[in-house]
Order: sequence, then structure tokens, then C-alpha cells
Amino acid sequence: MALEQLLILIKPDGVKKSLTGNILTKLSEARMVIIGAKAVKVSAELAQKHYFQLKDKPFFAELSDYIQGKIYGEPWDRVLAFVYQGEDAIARMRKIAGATNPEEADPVSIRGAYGRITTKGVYENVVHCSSDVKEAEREIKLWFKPDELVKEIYPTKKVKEIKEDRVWA
Ligand code: DAT
Ligand code: MG
Repeated sequence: MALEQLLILIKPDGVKKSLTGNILTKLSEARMVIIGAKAVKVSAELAQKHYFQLKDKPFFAELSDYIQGKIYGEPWDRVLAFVYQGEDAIARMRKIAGATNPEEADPVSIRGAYGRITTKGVYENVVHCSSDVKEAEREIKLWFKPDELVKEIYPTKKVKEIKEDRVWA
């Protein structure tokens, strides 16, 4: 058994269908801990970086629009991002999430229960779940800054940056 962490996203269709509570309840059965959580408006750049392995697929443009929530618009064009940690977290959480294709997913899994394929062929599968340790690290580092996690799970370094910062007015 290995202590692992992974990125879970509640995608815009999950947010729109008001499934946040149901999804977090199902995930809580695995008894993992949340070490980071936030709401994110996904930019085109973040969408493309997140799914870069799929950039040559015919469905890439639709997938990129979907994760940005473009088809849903305000106030559903956002995702909820979580970093979970626990023993064998990746395999266990992916089992609860279910297979990529919601039609083929176990009906008791999140994707099986709540996912659908649109008439345009987009897999609206409600959640993202990192697929292996390497991908999990890449994705967590893409979505979260070290200070947004309550634990230091990867080595960090201090850099001096001179930049404008937005503060409360
Ligand atoms: P997963 O999200 O289960 O890790 P993946 O990384 O292979 O699956 O694909 C990422 C997302 O891309 C997936 O959640 C939904 C979409 N996708 C994958 N294969 C697809 C297909 N054949 N048609 C439409 N969308 C697809
Ligand atoms: Mg994947």
C-alpha cells in the first residue's frame, strides 16, 4: 500500500446538475482526506495543458470547451478542484468515479449514475480523476500552488518575485 494523492475535478456538468454534495459523499466512502480545494474558472490555456495528451483526438476542441464550461455559461462555467490523499488513492478513487465512457461505467459509480453522452458525442462524465502517480503529480502542480495545499507533498523552493498582486480594496 502506498500513500498517494490525486486531482479530482467536479466538472461543469456536475456543478450545473447540483451534484457536488452527492459526488463528495460517494468519494468520502474511500475515507481519504482533502488537502486542497477551490473553485476555478478554467482558461483555454489550462484546459489545453490539462488534456495535452489528447490534443490530436477528434474530440479535443469539444473536450476543451466542456472543461471550460463554455456550453453552460455563467454561473456554471467553472469546476471544483480537490486534492485527495490516502492509501492507494488513485485506483480506489477511479473505481468510485467509474469508467471514462459513462454508458459503460458501473451504474453505481459517479460516472455511471450521473454521466451522459451528448448528441454531439461529448462524454459528460461529471468528474475528472487522475490516472496514475505521474499524471497526478503533473495535474496537481498544474492546478494548485504549494501554498494552496495544507501539506507539502512535493518539494518546493522559494523564489523572489516582483509582481502586482490583487488584494481586497
Ligand atoms: P479519464 O477521464 O477516464 O482519465 P481520458 O484521460 O482517456 O479518460 O480522457 C479524458 C476525457 O476525455 C474523458 O474524461 C472524456 C473525454 N473522452 C475520452 N475519450 C473520449 C471519446 N472517445 N469521445 C469523447 N470524449 C472522450
Ligand atoms: Mg485521464
